[in-house]
Amino acid sequence: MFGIQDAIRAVTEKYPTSLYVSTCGFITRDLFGIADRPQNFYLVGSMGMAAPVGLGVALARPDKHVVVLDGDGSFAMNLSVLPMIAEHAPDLVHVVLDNGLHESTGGQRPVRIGDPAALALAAGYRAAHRVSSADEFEDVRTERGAPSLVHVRCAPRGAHAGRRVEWTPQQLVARFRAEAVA
Ligand SMILES: Cc1ncc(C[n+]2csc(CCOP(=O)(O)OP(=O)(O)O)c2C)c(N)n1
Repeated sequence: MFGIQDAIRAVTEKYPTSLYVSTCGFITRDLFGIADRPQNFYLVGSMGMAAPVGLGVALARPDKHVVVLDGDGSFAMNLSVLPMIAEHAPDLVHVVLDNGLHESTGGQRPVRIGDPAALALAAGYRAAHRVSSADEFEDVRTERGAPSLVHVRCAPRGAHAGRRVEWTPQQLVARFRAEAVA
């Protein structure tokens, strides 16, 4: 199965110039370790908020492409954002990294959302994909100018989390605003 850090690396390679918003915990730490850049906005504590923040960024900068990196637990926490994203139709890809765990906090079982792609389509996303390997992910072609979701079924990391984000929240806001949203 796709390793979660390999999946994050593959996302950053597929969308190298996009603005990123990542959910809190290990996903943010992994993105920071793999490809830290001012165009990344890391949520360091706000579970469930990556997609709404990503929508706000996309509305502020409709000329840019936005990638939201969500976890399955974080996605399940805030499903009400899906129709809101669909209604605004931003140029955004919503990636749900599904390792079946709250891995960042010790591996608790999250509320299971069996088919995030079906949920996204029902909410009005233009497209949705489900992948569980690097090859399948490589074949995904997301449309520009409309929201789409990619449900990535991944293996847990095991013991290896990336290092913590070294920027303070204030620094994160300042550099993201200056480099990406100004
Ligand atoms: C509202 C809220 N509840 C709980 C937490 C604690 N917390 C941080 S990350 C996390 C797990 C996130 O799980 P998931 O999105 O599936 O990602 P994973 O850790 O598996 O990569 C939890 C419970 C939090 N930060 N905010």
